[in-house]
Amino acid sequence: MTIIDTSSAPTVPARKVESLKPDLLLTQEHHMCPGCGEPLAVRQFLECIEELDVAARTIAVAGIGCYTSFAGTMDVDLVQALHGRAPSVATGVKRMLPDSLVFTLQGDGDMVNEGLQEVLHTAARGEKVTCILLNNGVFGETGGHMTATSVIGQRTKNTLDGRDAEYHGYPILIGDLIAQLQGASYVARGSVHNAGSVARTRKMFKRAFESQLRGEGFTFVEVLTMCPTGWFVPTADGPDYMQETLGEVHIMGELKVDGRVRTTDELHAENVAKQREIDEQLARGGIEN
Ligand SMILES: Cc1ncc(C[n+]2csc(CCOP(=O)(O)OP(=O)(O)O)c2C)c(N)n1
Ligand code: SF4
Ligand SMILES: [Mg+2]
Repeated sequence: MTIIDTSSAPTVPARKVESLKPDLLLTQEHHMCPGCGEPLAVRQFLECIEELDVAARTIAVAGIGCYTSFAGTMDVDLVQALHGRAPSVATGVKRMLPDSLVFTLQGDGDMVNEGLQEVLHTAARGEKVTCILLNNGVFGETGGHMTATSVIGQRTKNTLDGRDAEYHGYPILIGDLIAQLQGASYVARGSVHNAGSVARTRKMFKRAFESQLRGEGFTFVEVLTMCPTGWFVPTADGPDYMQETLGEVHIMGELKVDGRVRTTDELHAENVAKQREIDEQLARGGIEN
């Protein structure tokens, strides 16, 4: 556990953040909008793959959305799937190469709108793959339209007065739904709207990958990500807006661990405790690993 002392000048020379990028990230640059949450999530799981030393046997299966552009910048083998079909492609890859670490990279539009049945059946079958969902509550790439995960009242390109349950229906809480399926062994929902959440999300990726490598069943990590462009909010408002909209409905936390589904009340209580812990660490000088 490292606490960085900020009460005096550092004894080692400063390094640019970009020099700390994981080796599996081939470039320090990305094509995403300023304030996009997706690169933060991608970096976290790439660091976990490095830490687990499984890069040479990792195969990603990409869906179609803004995150598809990472196909060219992640140094792992990758298969491109059609819209929503990544879990089925991942099933085939894993069955042919059972020693591989196989994960999908999908968005809410791709996974929960266009390919909902694919991920549900894959989870129910207990396929030993990890599905990663970058959930920003909109079809970001196509201009910010409502998806099945947009929350009630959320303004999107085609719900200008906010999502109305009467007319548009209710959001699907996909992580909660998957946690109910017997084939799912580990299900978690993280976020990247502040440093503490990024650190928690990273642990979720690591636990999901470790569970897959132990052959325990289907694993799922959903990450709430900022999309200021698709939400039509100023870049700097993205993290707070995310917490106040998606974050209030899609509750962060480990939804299923060792086969046990955790209640929303449990997650709320844990979130309050974790936030207190993080605030105390920040007051002491920095977030501990
Ligand atoms: C068959 C088909 N339908 C729709 C589209 C347009 N399209 C491209 S990406 C995308 C979805 C992106 O949404 P999401 O998966 O949430 O990813 P995000 O861009 O928000 O990260 C859509 C609808 C398409 N290319 N082909
Ligand atoms: S549209 Fe949204 S998800 Fe896509 S790159 Fe921009 S901020 Fe990110
Ligand atoms: Mg999306």
